[in-house]
Amino acid sequence: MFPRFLLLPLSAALVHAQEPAPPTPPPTDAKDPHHHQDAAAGIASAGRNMELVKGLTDADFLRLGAAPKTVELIVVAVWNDENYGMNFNGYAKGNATYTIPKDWKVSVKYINPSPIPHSLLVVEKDSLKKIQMPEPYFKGAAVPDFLKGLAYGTSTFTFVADEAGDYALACGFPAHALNGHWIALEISGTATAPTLKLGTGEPKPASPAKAK
Ligand SMILES: [Cu+2]
Repeated sequence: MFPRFLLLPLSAALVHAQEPAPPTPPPTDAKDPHHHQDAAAGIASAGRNMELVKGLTDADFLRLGAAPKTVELIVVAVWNDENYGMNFNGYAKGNATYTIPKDWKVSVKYINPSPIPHSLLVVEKDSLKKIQMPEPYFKGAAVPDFLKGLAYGTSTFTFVADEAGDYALACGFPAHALNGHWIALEISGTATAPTLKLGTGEPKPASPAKAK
């Protein structure tokens, strides 16, 4: 004879297991004041290590080198929130232009104070429509590992601008240039001195070489 009463507790347990879980309570931080701040303010540039850009101003972006026909650029990714942080020295989509006389030697210091990886290289403007940047147009005109990018860091490179034309200083992180992370670089066969044009401002001459 089968002891039917033994089945009863088991059945009760199964029924219990099939009951739906209680609903998840709503988040308790719905009234957190941080949730009501302007989403556009300070988000892209959040988390930057400001030590990496300490003391820098517009005057540092373009400076004559110590030797003749040499120039020093400082190009900072995520200078501010412009273009969701995908800017150089605060400008994106070609809205700043470095003009360098042909055959000058260009030393570039790239700085990225942000936790988001970016990079820098010189490309032809046609390349800006591509998701993946090609090798730099001028020999040596890129930071190392420009497809991977570099966060919280500094890198330098030097190249000779030996061909006149319209180029770009672009971020090599995939799809960033496509999304506007580039500024213009004109190598000029007629200019006699380097200039930098920021936004709609007038082109400004390079700062004097640093005293030794
Ligand atoms: Cu980028």
